[in-house]
Amino acid sequence: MSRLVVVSNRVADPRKAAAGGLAVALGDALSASGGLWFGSSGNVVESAAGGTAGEGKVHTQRTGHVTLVTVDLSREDHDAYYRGYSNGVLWPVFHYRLDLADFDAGYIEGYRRVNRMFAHKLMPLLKPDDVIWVHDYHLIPLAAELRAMGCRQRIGFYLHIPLPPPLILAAIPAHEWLMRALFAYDLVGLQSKADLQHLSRYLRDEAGAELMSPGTFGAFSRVLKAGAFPIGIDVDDLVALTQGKEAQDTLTTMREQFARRQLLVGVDRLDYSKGLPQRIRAFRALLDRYPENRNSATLIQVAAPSREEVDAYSDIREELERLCGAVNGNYGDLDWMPIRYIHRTVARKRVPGLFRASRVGLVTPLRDGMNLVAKEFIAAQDADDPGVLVLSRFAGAAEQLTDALLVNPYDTQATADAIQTALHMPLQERQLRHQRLLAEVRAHDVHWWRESYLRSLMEAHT
Ligand code: ADQ
Repeated sequence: MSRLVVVSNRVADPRKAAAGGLAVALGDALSASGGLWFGSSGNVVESAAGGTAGEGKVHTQRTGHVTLVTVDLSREDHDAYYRGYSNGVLWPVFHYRLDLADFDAGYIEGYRRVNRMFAHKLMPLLKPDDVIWVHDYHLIPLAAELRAMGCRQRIGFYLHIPLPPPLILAAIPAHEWLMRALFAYDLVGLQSKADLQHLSRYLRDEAGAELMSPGTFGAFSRVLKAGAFPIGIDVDDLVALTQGKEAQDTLTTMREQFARRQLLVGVDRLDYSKGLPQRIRAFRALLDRYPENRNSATLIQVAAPSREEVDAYSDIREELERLCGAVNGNYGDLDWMPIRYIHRTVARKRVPGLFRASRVGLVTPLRDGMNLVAKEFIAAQDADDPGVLVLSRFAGAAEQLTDALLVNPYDTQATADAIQTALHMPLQERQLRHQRLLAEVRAHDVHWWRESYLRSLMEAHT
């Protein structure tokens, strides 16, 4: 069995409870092969008087059968690679937000520099038959850097965020370089069929690639395979968490506090891609258009702080606070607040209790690679009396979760209508939809995702 080497921007200890689904899923595979997980440490080292002291320091830690190797970044590298190019250019563009991308700041040099530095640190740790799996937009050029140093092992890439249509990608000043770098991989995995179509069109129209067979492209004297591998959740783990003490306590508290209300829930990172202001406007439209919900429907919106050092994130926070305040001021009463807005991360063990207490789950991003909250909401429901998922058609998850109520989050009135339908959906229809959705979430869980991706990577090597 080949050793698995995972590379991602951040590394988590898979044995820690707070690590989350992806870390646990990758942890299983890493553990089984005595694997290595490589990434940045999260430590930012301030350089002394313009020097680069401390930059690139490597930390190695053993956890069970897995080795975690992390690298420190200098302040300059962190700002250019992480905050600048990854989250100030690639994240907005890949989420179709050209208006928010900062192309002129020259971050690209730092992005290249850190990818090259990672390749230098990783290369001596590799064994001849390792299988390397690189994750996400921070590390697109990593394989090209490794290949330039003579690396011949299988290398796969998985993009967790959407891949936009060719003309949007083409707005990135260095898009030819960035996309050409994908050809250093043996397999590129995407979240959805729509993303795969965008990649195919880009490669055909912009890179002049030859379509050798569906999902196989030839260009730059290399062959690249690409496929859609929608990521899933660990359903059994989520179900166990739902039955755990913390989730049950949360469920009981919610039921007591909101006994006469109908709960709606949103759980997101506070990110402009998640459509939070649009969601609040749709909820306001619901109260406006369907007054029977006043004094009853209550939205609990948890928005975890995220990337606060990037300007666009403080803007979205202010907008959201203003909107929630206005709705509560206009519609609230002495004994009823329409929106409970919480700017915090809720403990992972509590979240399923919140989902189960809610009649409606609102997952309405403007664009999202997949969106795991949608799948977690389904897995946390009581099959006898399940809540209803209102899901944006622009989340990758919408390709699979067709039994949710699919909405266009830009259409405030139509989203309000869908929320009204969800709140008043008869039990039998709720049960039927939930049954189908859960079957889909189970069939394509995180273990399926990992296994199908790694199987394709083993077959793809050319
Ligand atoms: P994210 O954009 O972070 O991930 P998502 O898929 O929704 O989005 O996953 C978030 C995870 O964090 C979920 O497990 C959720 O429960 C948890 N979470 C979010 N907000 C929270 C809060 N306030 N409190 C507690 N927990 C919270 C990126 C892509 C997605 C893709 C994933 C995985 O943007 O499209 O689905 O990677 O590939």
